[in-house]
Amino acid sequence: MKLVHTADLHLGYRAYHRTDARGINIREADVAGAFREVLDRTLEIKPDLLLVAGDVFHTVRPSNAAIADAFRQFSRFRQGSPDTQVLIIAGNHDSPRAAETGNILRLFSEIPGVHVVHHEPRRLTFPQLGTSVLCLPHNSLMVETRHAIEPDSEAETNILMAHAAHERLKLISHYGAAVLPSDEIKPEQWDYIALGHYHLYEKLAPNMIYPGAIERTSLDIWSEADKPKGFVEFETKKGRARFHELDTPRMVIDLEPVLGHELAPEQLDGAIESALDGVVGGIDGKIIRLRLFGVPREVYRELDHRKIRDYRTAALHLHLDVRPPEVRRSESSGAPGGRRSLREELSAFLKHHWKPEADKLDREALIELGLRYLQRAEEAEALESRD
Ligand SMILES: [Mn+2]
Repeated sequence: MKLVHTADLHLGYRAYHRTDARGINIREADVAGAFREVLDRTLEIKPDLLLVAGDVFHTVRPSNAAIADAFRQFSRFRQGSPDTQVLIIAGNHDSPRAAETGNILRLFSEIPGVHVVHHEPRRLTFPQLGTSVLCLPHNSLMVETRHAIEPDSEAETNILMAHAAHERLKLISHYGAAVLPSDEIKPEQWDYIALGHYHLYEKLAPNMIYPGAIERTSLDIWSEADKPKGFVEFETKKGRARFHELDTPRMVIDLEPVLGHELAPEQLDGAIESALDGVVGGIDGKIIRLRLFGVPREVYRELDHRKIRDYRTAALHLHLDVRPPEVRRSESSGAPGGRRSLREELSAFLKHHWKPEADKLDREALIELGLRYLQRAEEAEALESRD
């Protein structure tokens, strides 16, 4: 039995307010293109099963265009490969909190050969393949008392598909995902375990895999910058997995930070220029971050902003992450001579005052994450005021 496993499609994801000639957000078009590539390549493989392990859509209420496109793609796939059964579960991004809201994924079960499990745990059996697939969508794992995660003794081949964060992943935050404790899932009991949620390719065991997202759609895309995007092909008889890397994902480049301490504006201009001009193949159409550390506001103001604007126009997105020099002062001093910045306020709150509900928490990592969000909000604000 041969299967293809993909996850975290995040169809309908949008970013950066740039549109293509048809008026579609460029990143949304990128994600749709990556999905087409997954299906085109799966059509060549002609597996018995295509497993989609959650987060088909980026949001609970995707746009009509995103829904229509996904419907067309799944229909096209089924017509091209009528012997492949398609199994879809819901993830945290496409599961409404209230069951009565209804899940848009149900629509896809209108397509013959497409099976959707969006709320309760469900075991799907395919007698002609001798295969049972236990499907655990996000909502089924967010309950107090969980359904036992056990294989079907009647089936020749047992597959488990779940959208959750496996305990062994070292994540800063699970962003509201269910967490699967290691002892609940025993890879030796299953022929294959198809996981979704984590956006990087990760082989937790030879038969327990996160294929990763098909495009860079995480909150922190920089952590995905140099990691491949793709899907997994698995043969249950041989127990062999193969990662297929996609060609389409857009280039995301996180450049080495520039240390701006003690640099005059012209020197900093030079450093920015050599960093951006040094990008192999140029920056056109790419998503780029350049961090500038230790740059006071007055120096930043003096930079060649016309030149920076030209770089911004060439790239799909240029994130100049400018950080002022760190000010060292005691936390309790009440900061005489000036109010604390928002960054300092946030760090101090997370460090000293916030009481987390989870006992296992990496506070430094949380502060780093908080500051990153703040930076992103500031960046978004700067972009808004620019246009
Ligand atoms: Mn996801």
